[in-house]
Amino acid sequence: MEHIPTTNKKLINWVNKMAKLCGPVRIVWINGSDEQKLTLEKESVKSQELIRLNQEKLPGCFLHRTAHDDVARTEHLTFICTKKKHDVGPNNNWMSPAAAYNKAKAIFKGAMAGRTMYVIPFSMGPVGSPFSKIGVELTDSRYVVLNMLIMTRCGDAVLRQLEKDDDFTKCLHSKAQLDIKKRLILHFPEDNTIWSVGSGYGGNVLLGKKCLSLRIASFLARKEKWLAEHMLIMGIEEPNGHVEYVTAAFPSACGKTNLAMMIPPEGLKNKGYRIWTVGDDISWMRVDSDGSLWAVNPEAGFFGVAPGTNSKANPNMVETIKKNTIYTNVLLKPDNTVWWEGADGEVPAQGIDWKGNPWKPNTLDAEGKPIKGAHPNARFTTPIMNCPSASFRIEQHHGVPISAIIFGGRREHVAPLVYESFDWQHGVFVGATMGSELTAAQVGKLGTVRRDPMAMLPFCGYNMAEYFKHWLSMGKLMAKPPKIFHVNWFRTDESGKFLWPGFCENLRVLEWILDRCNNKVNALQTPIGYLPYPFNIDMTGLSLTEEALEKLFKIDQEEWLEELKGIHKFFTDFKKDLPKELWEQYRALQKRLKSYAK
Ligand code: GTP
Ligand code: SPV
Ligand code: MN
Repeated sequence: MEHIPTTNKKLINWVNKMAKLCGPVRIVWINGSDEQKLTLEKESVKSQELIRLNQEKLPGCFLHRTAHDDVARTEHLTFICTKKKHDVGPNNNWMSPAAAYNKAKAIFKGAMAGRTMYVIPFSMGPVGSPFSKIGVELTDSRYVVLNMLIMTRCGDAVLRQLEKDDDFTKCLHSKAQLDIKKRLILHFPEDNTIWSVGSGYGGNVLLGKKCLSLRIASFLARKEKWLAEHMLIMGIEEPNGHVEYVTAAFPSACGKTNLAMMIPPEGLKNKGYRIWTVGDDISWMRVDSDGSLWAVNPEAGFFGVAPGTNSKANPNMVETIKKNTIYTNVLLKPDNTVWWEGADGEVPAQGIDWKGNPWKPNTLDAEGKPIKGAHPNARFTTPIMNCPSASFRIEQHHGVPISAIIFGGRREHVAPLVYESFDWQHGVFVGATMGSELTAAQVGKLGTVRRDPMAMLPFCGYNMAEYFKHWLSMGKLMAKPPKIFHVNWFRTDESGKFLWPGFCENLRVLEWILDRCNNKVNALQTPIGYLPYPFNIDMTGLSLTEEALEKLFKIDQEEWLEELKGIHKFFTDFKKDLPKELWEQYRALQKRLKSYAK
């Protein structure tokens, strides 16, 4: 019998009950020590869950390959389970708690036979901060344990915290047979419980991330009057040394990680800007006694997209992932290092692809398409503290004050490079009507536009109409609400080429955003919001043509009226629940657009 390192009855009883259901041969409590981590790494290498990479070039790094049909979150197998169907709204899959527990129990039953069940006590947010929430994940996957050690604060310190406050989110995970037909990601907000079975992919199984910190947390946040959002948090240190913080919500694989840790571009370098990374995916925000909004990042690591990561696009990330990193579904090179499409250096002459097959560049599949070395949604898990731009405020219990909230999507057309909402209510409308083209992070046809309000469509744990009401009401709680903006780095020309260079050059847009927050520049009033006068965005060192600039900022009346149709359809699905303020915003925008002579 393993030593039980807690006296928390509720926790002990639950662990025993779940162990009875899943039938593991033994139970191991994760304490957060280096020694235990090393043992787990050794065991994982032995069981072939992990491949130890070249320890000279990549110290502490490992490679993992998932099942071929387990490479991204599976939104169609993700459910919110509440007593009333109406409570999850039209944008979530619903199951009744009774049906969901029964269905999942049949799969969990005996699923851990012959395996170890690990008990991972973890804290989302600094241990002991009033912002933080505690979870305990039970899992039969060492890969999950090792990833949770990177992504969250876990171990004995959390158990000590649980002795004081016995409330925690009960998270149960089993790989079971990794069978997509027996895969379920279930959330029970009314029971503060998450059950995930049949998957080994990040967002489905690192239950502190999307499941707890967004789906369950958004439900709690509404009750407790705060915000749990799919947002990066970054500090922009201005030339005078003052740091201003912003958050930004872009859908999955639309640029949060890249923006959160950019290095100022050559052209702006002599101005002396510096970027501080607080978080790249999730932001928990509360109104503080000063009447403004403060944000913490509940995570302790990055689960970033590998393809496209290189020293030009994201030098800080290239530095971050050189040690203590777990790579998933990338290409293995003959020297036991890794590669992916868009990595630094030469394309390797050979390697082992993400499926474990021998690979050579330009080999074609049955359909004549080149076989990729890394899966397009290949990722790495890496500690934030490895990042050269990591903010010293990450551990601060109150987080950072937020000056601006930025929404954005991946749009070839319609949305200009940047615009500012007229006020909080209009800003909520801008967020609520966000659209974006699908990426490899979602299962679905790449490139199709879908509405993805606040980048939360797959992550809001309750009826989105209520979520919009919550956002509207949060604006009223603040004496100094952040200003709300919308950006689009992805607008293209006729030949499909990006009009805007993006990546570090996005600082030019952030500079304008901060100038607006500090009332330093005027802006052009248009039907959709305030647009920059082009001379107010510093273009030093860029050589954009007049034509490209014009296209970047163009508001096409016809395209926008077409966009309104999509918004109308989206809003209509919420029936009477949609707050009237959003319909008012819709009608006002329609009116402004119709009388827009251009
Ligand atoms: P999740 O981790 O899925 O939530 O994604 P994310 O929002 O953090 O996206 P990430 O920063 O990893 O970027 C995803 C993809 O967008 C990568 O392929 C990047 O190369 C690309 N990307 C990021 N920023 C820009 C940009 O400014 N311009 C262009 N054109 N592409 C970008
Ligand atoms: C996303 O898809 O938004 C991610 C990756 O950040 S996952 O953790 O799988 O959700
Ligand atoms: Mn994300």
